[in-house]
Amino acid sequence: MMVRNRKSSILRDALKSKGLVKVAGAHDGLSAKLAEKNGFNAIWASGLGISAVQTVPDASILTMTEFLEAAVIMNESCNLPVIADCDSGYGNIHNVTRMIKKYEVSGIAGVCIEDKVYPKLNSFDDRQQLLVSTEEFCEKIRAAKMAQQNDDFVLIARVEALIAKLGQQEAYTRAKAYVQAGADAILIHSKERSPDEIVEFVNNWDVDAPLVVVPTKYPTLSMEQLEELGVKVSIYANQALRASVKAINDTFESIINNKSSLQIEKEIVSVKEIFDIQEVPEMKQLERLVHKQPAT
Ligand code: SPV
Ligand code: MG
Repeated sequence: MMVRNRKSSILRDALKSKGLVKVAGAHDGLSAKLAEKNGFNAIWASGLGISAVQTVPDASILTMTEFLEAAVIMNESCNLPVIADCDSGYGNIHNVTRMIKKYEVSGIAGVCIEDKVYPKLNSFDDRQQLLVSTEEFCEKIRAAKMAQQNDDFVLIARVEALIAKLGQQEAYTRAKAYVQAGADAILIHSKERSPDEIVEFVNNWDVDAPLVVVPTKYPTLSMEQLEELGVKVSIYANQALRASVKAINDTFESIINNKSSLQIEKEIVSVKEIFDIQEVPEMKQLERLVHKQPAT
């Protein structure tokens, strides 16, 4: 029997829809909920972000269970579908199989796996980026597609050939092979400051599968330009994380320097706004409704 998952269906419909799908990188329930409030279409449960909030490197240090737990908290905190960044799949085809089963049954809408070796390094790390062979990664994709129960569950295959400086041809060949192996979409990553590399890849892409990009290092490429190019999904992977570090530093610095929180008070949200995010008004409403009922 096919198990349906509402959020997978929403994500799949978004991939088929017209226009750019805007995805916000989140690292906890709060950032996921704020992404929804600000009009994003989906959440990227960022491996960098989930690692950063535990102050460990994004280098397969946390376990699958820890990444999954963080993604589930994001999923429960908002109504948006969650795309979980699952790095290189936490091991071999058997680890990928269990991973897909666990994420799917937990209500995650889709996952992304990348063609780097396990343990991986964050793509912006300047150490050598090592990829598995195209065939080895295709096996992971096939294992993932065989493991999913719900047809709508989305598998994004991430090509790191440009990150590893292997060139356009290698990136294209890998991406095409990954689609043939069953990937539902291709994430093509780049860390060039110029968008030229991504634009070239997107312009050469003649395979019938949606493209996903992460314009962290090339923020000059606007949503309109990405849409015009034919990119389907744009992930703003770590802006919320970086913004929160700045906001927390500014706040703590102000309190220490001014020997009170008076100066920073006008820069920060009210406690009421925090209560609203926590749905305290809904909690009170429930109490009113429940208290109406006569005791039996
Ligand atoms: C993440 O957010 O963890 C990503 C994107 O995978 S990147 O940090 O650009 O590799
Ligand atoms: Mg990542």
